[in-house]
Amino acid sequence: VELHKDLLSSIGVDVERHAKMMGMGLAGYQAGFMSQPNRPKAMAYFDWFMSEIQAERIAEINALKAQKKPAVGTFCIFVPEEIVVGAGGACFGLCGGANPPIADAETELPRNICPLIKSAYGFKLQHTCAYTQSADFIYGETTCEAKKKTWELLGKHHPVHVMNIPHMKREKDLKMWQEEIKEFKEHIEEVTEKKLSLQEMLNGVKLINAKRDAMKRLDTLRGMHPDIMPISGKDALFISQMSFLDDPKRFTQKVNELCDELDERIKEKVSVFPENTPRIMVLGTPIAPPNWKLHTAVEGSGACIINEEGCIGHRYFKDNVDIEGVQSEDELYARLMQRYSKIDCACFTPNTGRTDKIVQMYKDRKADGVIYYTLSFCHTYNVESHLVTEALAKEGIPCLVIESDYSPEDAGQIKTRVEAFLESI
Ligand code: BJ8
Repeated sequence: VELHKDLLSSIGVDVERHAKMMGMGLAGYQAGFMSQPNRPKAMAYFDWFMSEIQAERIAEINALKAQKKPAVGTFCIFVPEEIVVGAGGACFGLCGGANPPIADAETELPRNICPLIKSAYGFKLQHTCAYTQSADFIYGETTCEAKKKTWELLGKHHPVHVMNIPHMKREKDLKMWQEEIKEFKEHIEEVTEKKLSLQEMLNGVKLINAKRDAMKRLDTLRGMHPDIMPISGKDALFISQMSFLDDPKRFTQKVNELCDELDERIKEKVSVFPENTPRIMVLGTPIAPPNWKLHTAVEGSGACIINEEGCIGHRYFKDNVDIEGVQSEDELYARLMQRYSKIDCACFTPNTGRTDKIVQMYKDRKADGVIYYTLSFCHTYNVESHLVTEALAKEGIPCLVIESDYSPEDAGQIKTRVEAFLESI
C-alpha cells in the first residue's frame, strides 16, 4: 500500500483511513487464514494477492484505464463481465463485506436494510475502497428493493448505470433482458470510444468460461470426496471472494495450479481435517470479504464447509456461456441471456429450481448438514428459506438457519448454535 500511496490519493482514496482499514483486514487474514495448519502450498499466491488487494491490483486496473480500457464495479453476478473483459478492461466486485463503514452509511440510508448494501455505500462515502474509486462506473441492477433504490442515492456520489433484471423468467422478460445486455455493451463502448467486435466479446466469454471451469474444478476437489478435504472451507471461500477482484487469466491459472496440488493431496490422502469431520454446505446470501464470521465459527467448531451455494460461490460459476456456432452479435446476446437467466437468485418468483438444485447438491456431495445463511433484512432469501428448509426437512436433511449482519457481537452466539447443531447431526 505504501508504494501506491500517490496512485490511491490520485483516485480520491482517503489514504489514511484506507491504510487503517487495510491494516485491520490484513491482520484478520493473517490470524484467521495463515495460521491454519497444513495449507496447500499454492495458497501462497492467494496470500500474496491479499497483501496486494488494494495496492498492486489497483495499479493494474488503473494501468488498463490509462489505455482507455473500461473499469466496471459491480454488486451482483448478473453483470456480464465477459463483455468488459472482451474490451480488455476489468470488471470487479466492490467492497461491501466490512462492518466499519456501516455507521457512515447510516447517515444517508435506513438502518434496517441489508449490511452488504450499507457497507458498500459506506465505503463510497468514506472513500476507502480503491476498487470503487477506480470504477468508471458502478453497474447496479434491479434485484432487491434495497439495492434498486440505493442506486438513486449512490448516483450522487459516483457514476451509476442500472441494469433492469426482471423478477420473472417469462418469454417477454427474457426478451427485455437480452436488450439490457446489448445496452450494457453500448455503455462499455462509451468508455472505450470504440466499437467492440463480436470476436472481442467471444474472447471475453472464453476467458470467463475458463475461469468458471477452474472454479468448478476446485468445488469438486474440495467437496466431492467423502473422506478427504484437501483444503479448508475458509481458504476455498477466500478464493471465491478473490474471483471478483483478480485478473481473470492469472486467477484461472493459479486456481488450476492449486487444483493440481489438491489432486495430488487426494491421491496421497492428505486431508486438512481429521476423519469423520462433519461436512457442511452453506446456502444463502453472498459472503463478501472480509465477512469470514460463519466459516470461522463452523471450522472452529470441528466441522468443514465443503461448498457455498451462494453468489460468492457455486451460483457464480455453475453455468458457462455456450458460444458454439455463434455467428452474430444478437446470437451472442441471446446466449449470454440464456446463461445469465439460469442464475437462481431469490429475487425471482417462482424460484423452485434453486430448491431442487440444493437437494441434488447435498446428495452429490454426501454432505452431513446444511446451514442456511441470510444477511439481516434480506427479505428475498429470508422468505425463501422457509421453502428451502421445508424441502430439506422432507428429505431428512439437517439444517440450521442463521441470520446475521457484520457486527462482531453475535459471533459467540453463532458459534454456540453451530456447536449445538453439529452435536445433533
Ligand atoms: S444474484 S444474491 S449477487 S442480487 S443486496 S439480495 S443480500 S438484501 S446480493 Fe445478490 Fe445478485 Fe441475487 Fe446474487 Fe439480499 Fe442484500 Fe439485496 Fe443481496
